[in-house]
Amino acid sequence: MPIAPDFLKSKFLGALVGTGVGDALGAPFEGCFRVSSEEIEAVADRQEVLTYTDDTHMMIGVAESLLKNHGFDGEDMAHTFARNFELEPYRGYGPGPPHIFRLIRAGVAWDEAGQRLYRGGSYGNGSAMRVAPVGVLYHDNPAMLREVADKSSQITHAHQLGKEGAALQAYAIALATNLEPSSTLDRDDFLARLNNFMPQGIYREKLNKVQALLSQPDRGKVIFELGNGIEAFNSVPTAIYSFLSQPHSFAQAVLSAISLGGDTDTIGAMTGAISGAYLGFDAIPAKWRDKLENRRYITELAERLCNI
Ligand code: R7I
Ligand code: MG
Ligand code: MG
Repeated sequence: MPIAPDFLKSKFLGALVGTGVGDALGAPFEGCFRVSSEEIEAVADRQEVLTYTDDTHMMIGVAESLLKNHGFDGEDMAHTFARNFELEPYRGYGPGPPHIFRLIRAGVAWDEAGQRLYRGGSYGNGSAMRVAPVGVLYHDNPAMLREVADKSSQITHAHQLGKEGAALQAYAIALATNLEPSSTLDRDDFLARLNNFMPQGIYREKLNKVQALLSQPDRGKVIFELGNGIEAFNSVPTAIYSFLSQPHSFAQAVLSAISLGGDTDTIGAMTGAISGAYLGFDAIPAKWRDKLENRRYITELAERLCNI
């Protein structure tokens, strides 16, 4: 059964605002060795504004460029990233992207600059963390989703594993968007679809581990086997696991993702995007979404994406 139009809009909002909330909740703990859910909530309660980082800042750039061009335009998206970075360079960007933005500004082509980093491109999680607008916009078109996830990654994360990470995260968001959360989530089917979408390799291996870990939850094993790092293959499967372990609670999914430590803002952002796409905007606790920095602008972007 297709998702009702109003609820579909709520899912678009959930994915984008979910990215921002997960990012902002996780940001104070980036690099920590595990944290408790109570501590994450307490820190958020003390903040007047939930401030986001590069994850959400770049997600906004993806949405802005997709909206402006009614789809993907590599040159425009690259310059949108560069312009946003120049306006707010303090957002905690990874080491690679600022270097690429300088190349772009110096006239290097959008699909060329990213290859000059780390010999053949980065496999950091920077292109997966920002991909929510691609996941919702192409939720009913997996071929376009893969193409746009791939090309949007190419700008800064040209390594095959960087691109696959972005495509996997986008497809998880798309699947979540297409599902009605009132019925029980078939986790095996969700994982099987993700598996079929991916080529042989590390992502498939990790998705198989997700399945085993869901039947016997163990935090230490999740960190050891899936990872909680800055590389796309050490964080996208972890976000998918975190969503699937608590599919009916945005708060529990995101808190448990951040509590794993490591790249907390990014794993929080990616878990929040999938959970928000599944459950919709209203499932994000009001005390968090109301305090999210720039929430009005982010919801406006989501609404406009839904209207394309
Ligand atoms: O991926 P990226 O934008 O960083 C995103 C992270 C998130 O946690 C954000 O919240 C922010 O804090 O930064 O930045 P990149 O520089 O592209 O990649 C991140 C890291 O991945 C690099 O600093 C490297 O440590 C690692 N990395 C690689 N290492 C070796 N060989 C990425 N690609 C390679 C590689 O090919
Ligand atoms: Mg960040
Ligand atoms: Mg991070």
